[in-house]
Amino acid sequence: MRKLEGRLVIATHNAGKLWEMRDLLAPHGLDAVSAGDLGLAEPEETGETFHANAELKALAAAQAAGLPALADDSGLCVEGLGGAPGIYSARWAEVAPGGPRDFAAAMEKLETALTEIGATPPFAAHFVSVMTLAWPDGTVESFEGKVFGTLVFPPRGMLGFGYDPIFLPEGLTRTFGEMMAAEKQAIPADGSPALSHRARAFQAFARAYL
Ligand code: ITT
Repeated sequence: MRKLEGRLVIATHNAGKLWEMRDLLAPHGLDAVSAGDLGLAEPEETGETFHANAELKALAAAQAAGLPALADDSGLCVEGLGGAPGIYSARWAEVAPGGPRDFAAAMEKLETALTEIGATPPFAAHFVSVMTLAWPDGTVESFEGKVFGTLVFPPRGMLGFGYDPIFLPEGLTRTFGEMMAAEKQAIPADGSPALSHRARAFQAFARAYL
């Protein structure tokens, strides 16, 4: 397998993800440049799975930039809601289709949806991240990470992004919104699994390419 060296595009337009992916890549000495810095267009997410959307975003960036590109497609899956919002996690937060996102409203909407079906705590949920590395020649490879936990209402903590304030990882007492990035994202030196879905996907990617 080709090892990754030199320039790499971080194929996301999400500031929270970009921050986390930069942090994860930082120790590896790559020249990471974001899709936004390169002025790359945001492709439409027409896939029906995390894998399909991660691949289309990575491929679009790799081909437009002529560089290897790493994309992430991720979301929050609530077991009591049949896995929703899942691949629609970002779209759930849109104030109008394609418009700005309001995650406080999206988290309230989740609470309402759970109340409407008569669900009672604990509300089981998991985060998924699929990271895809694409090369300009069209080769792609994907890596998946998940973290299981429960949802808490009202949201707790101002750290992180997106749905972090309602997600309580299994066995812990603080939500992702109450954790410093260094804790959510940490890559254990002994090779044991990281905490977050994105860090777990990254561990698999790093084992293959870094
Ligand atoms: P790109 O496609 O440009 O990467 P996006 O925000 O559109 O950005 P997704 O389609 O993958 O990305 O949407 C995933 C949504 O799931 C994202 O907007 C977050 O709200 C949420 N999400 C994913 N990972 C998360 C995390 O670690 N913490 C909180 N929310 C997360």
